[in-house]
Amino acid sequence: MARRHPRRIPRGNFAMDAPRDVCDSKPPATPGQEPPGHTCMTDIVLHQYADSPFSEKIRLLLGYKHATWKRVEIPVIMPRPDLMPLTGGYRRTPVMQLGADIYCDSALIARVIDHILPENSIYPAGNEATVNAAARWTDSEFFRICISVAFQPRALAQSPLFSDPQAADAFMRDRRELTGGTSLTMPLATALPAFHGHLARLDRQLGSSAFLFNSTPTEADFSTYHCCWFVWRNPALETEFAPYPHLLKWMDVMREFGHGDATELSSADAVELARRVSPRVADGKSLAPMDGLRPGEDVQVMATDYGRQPVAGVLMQSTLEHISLLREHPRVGTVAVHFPRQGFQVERTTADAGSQHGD
Ligand SMILES: N[C@@H](CCC(=O)N[C@@H](CS)C(=O)NCC(=O)O)C(=O)O
Repeated sequence: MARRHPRRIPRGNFAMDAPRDVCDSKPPATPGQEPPGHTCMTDIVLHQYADSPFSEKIRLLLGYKHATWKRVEIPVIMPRPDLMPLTGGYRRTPVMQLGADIYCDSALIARVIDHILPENSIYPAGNEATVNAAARWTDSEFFRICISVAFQPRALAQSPLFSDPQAADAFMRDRRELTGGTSLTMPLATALPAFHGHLARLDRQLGSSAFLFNSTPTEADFSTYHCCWFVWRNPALETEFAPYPHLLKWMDVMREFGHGDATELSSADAVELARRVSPRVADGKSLAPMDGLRPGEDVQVMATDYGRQPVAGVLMQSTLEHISLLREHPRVGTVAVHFPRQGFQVERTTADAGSQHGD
């Protein structure tokens, strides 16, 4: 199979250290008077869909940060023919795009947004480890508890998706593919007590603290919110929250952050945006003593839990926090795809053996 990875890794700044206000397009004559459809290399583009809880986590964070951003509405199920050339096969939602830089997983997306818009950081000094641990547990275990509660029969009866047998069937088939045949959900009798146990703890804690870690929201608040939101928004399940007034008040405050200033972008325009610019390349630092890999090697990256479709490319940089690949696709040219270190594995492939998803 023909090689599709760039051979040389150019040198430059670390992708997350890119200038905050750079625009590769001609500046508008009057600032703020961009022509319609004007898209800047550093515009935040979020590939998401309305019902996606992890997308809600990021939309709300963009609201909290007063961000101006572009929303690409992607299909709820595969195929996503305009997204795969960008991610190289990563199929979970959401995905963030900054020009030709593609960020996978809400944990990394949240960090990059906080870096670009650092005011009111959601990673307060002094609580780094506990905020991260709380967010990771919430985005994994608590998320599974919440989707198990949200997908119970009396809730599905209210869902437009599940009232159409064909659409429901296609959705279930798609999600089986996502999880490799295993189920992300657990029996309701297991999930419901765990759900109420955590809601009761949250309610007690939020009775004496505006947010989970004192007076300002952290990533843990956004993770907790999107999980609760996914259950709460179903009219059949709203009453599950009735015993928790402090939690409900906190949800009101979080919801008030809104989604920022979002405008629609078509998936074709997002592809075009990536094609027009180069990724912000990173110094190829090596963590070889730990993961045995050096920049320039052919590797593949995949999630360790579900959505394990591998993404193949050339390792550009791996740090304790993230793994970055360079890859090429005829529709987008060279793109950098970034993953968080936690929850992902990276392994060497031979030059032509790596999976070439996204074609
Ligand atoms: N750890 C991932 C989890 C993302 C995730 O599970 N997203 C769901 C939607 S909320 C998903 O990918 N569903 C399947 C799909 O959209 O194809 C993250 O934080 O972004």
